[in-house]
Amino acid sequence: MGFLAGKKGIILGVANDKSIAWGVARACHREGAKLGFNYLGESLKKRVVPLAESIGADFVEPLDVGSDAELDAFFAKVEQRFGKIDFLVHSIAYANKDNLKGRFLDTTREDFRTALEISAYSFVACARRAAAIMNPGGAMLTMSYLGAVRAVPNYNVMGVAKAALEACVRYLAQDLGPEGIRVNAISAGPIRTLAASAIGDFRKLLAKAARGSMLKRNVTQEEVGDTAAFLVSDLASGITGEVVYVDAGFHIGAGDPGED
Ligand code: NAD
Ligand code: 0WE
Repeated sequence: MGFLAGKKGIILGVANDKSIAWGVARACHREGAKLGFNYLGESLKKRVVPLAESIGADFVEPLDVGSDAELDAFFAKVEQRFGKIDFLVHSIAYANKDNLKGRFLDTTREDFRTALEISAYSFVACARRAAAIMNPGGAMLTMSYLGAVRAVPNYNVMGVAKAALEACVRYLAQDLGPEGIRVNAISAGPIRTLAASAIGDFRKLLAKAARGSMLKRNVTQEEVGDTAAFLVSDLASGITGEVVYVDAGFHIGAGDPGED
């Protein structure tokens, strides 16, 4: 019996088989959880439905987290299908593509709003609706990146959004702790995904991350997935409000001193 046997969870943010959310889904499925998914837009539906089917999941519903109406409709369907749930995984981020290069200084009001709304506020919006149908002992999890706490070249407004997201984790943990619900984040090292492939010179960034890490390599979707499955399980019952680094030890280092 897996350590998530009998648990029901919703995983938001699968785009394709390279998504971190899909690594999380495979690990949670392996440990015995029953899962439901969202997709963003009809073009991703045809990617997500077969993936879900491959692990015996038939709850796949549309959700753009930028819309309160879609959030209400999605979580109403979750309750209809699952009744109470045990965990929520949020693996969603978005900023205007042009914000991930050039100067942070040039970020417009509109671009700042978009990045923080989709990448940080959306976790709060999902958490409130999920908490209303969550069993005591439940857990929520989101995905962050080192750019939340360090100035990473080109990460720019996404770093500000991740800083806000990590603060959201702490305040949600405070609010939901009395209900027995835990809230955590994973800060993952760079992984080649759809979101990452849109970024110029991601190969160089991956190589740099490997060189500066303690394990001298990059991390995988599988490794993030395994840590995620642990954090949403009862094995992590004493952990809340935390940011767990799954980065092969990169963040404790000083980088490669000979670099650049
Ligand atoms: P991905 O492209 O596979 O996933 C991003 C997801 O966000 C997609 O499924 C996309 O549909 C969804 N999304 C964007 N806007 C949305 C909206 N308005 N409504 C609903 N869904 C929306 O890429 P990924 O790398 O797996 O990203 C998942 C998470 O992991 C993100 O929060 C990202 O910041 C974080 N992360 C990624 C890396 C990396 O290097 N890939 C490292 C650390 C953290
Ligand atoms: O969080 C991210 C990337 C999130 C992301 C990616 C895109 C590309 C497509 C958000 N919005 C968009 N918008 C798009 O139009 N990561 C942690 C991966 C990442 O992105 C970087 C990184 C790393 C790591 C950008 C610059 C520097 C490092």
